[in-house]
Amino acid sequence: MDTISPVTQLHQEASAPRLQITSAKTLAESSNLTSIPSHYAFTTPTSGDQAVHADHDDSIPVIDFSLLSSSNPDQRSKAISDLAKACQDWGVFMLINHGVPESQMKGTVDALMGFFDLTEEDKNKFLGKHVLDPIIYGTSFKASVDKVLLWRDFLKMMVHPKFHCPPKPEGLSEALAEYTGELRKLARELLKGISESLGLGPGYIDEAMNMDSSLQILAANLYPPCPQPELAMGLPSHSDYGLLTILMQNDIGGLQVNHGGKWVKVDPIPNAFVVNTADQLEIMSNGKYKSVLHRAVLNNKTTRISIPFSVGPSPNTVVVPAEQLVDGKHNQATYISMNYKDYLEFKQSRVLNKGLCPSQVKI
Ligand SMILES: O=C(O)CCC(=O)C(=O)O
Repeated sequence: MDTISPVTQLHQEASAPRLQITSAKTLAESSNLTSIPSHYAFTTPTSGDQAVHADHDDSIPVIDFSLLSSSNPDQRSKAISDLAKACQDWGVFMLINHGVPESQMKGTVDALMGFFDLTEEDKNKFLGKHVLDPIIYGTSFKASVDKVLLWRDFLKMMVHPKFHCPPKPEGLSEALAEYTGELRKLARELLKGISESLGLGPGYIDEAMNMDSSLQILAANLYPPCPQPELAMGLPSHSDYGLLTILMQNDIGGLQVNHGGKWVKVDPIPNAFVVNTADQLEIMSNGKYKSVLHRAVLNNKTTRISIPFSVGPSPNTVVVPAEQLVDGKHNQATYISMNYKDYLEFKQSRVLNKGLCPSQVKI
């Protein structure tokens, strides 16, 4: 059997024998693995079998970014109304013609794959403890306390207002600096469109959320092939903490979104991003745009990587429902205000699939 190097210790009684937790990648690569260790098995099937493909008449919206940034007012206003519908009805859309070069997207995927190929010793230098640590490597969600482990390794970096990145592998830092620079511009344009789609004027979100010092976190989730994907989980149902998440993935499906109470598979479109609305947008829109629940399921054949880029307000912004969306009668403010940094800490302190949702900060 392969030597398995420890990532961290599983939470357990002091008297119990110490059980080492390995990275999902190391575990998946260990020889003769035909079933998952019991601490990865959920008691009810996790698989996407209950999930459906979006049907033709009601499929995940596609937004053409080139129309959103068009100088033709008719095209732009159609794109804004499509955006409003996508955010309101689904909370998720595929973004095409976004202008981020394909070579840059591929370079980013390859560079992040390269990080997971480093030795455990190199990766373990970034074992993080706190949600606001600038670089965190880990497995599962919070492996030291998770009752059932997730079949997922991850790397998370704060990339704005200050850029952080592990020094290895060579080229990672340059690839991510370029890629996140592109996504920052894209996110700002998208937020202009979303702001307009809420009837707030293009600059409202940018100003109210202090986007010059927006907190932006780039993550990479690695889901190696799993011998029993129907019993284990990549990431259970959750919502994201920021305003928007822009996700890139290799061409292996696994992401599902909750739509009308059903799980819908998000089939990858080559070179498109998946964009989803997140908690702070739900709060500032006073619930008009809901933060969508989503999850990641596994397969037994191919490694999947997903690279979400979370765009939030600046850490000290107190997020409140926009005044224009609130009146004293029919549209009262339904969320309490909270500074974004406190929200992040509070959300992270909870179990992932029972994590804080904006509905829990409702008045
Ligand atoms: O892997 C995916 O597609 C989903 C990732 C995700 O939801 C997350 O990182 O919060």
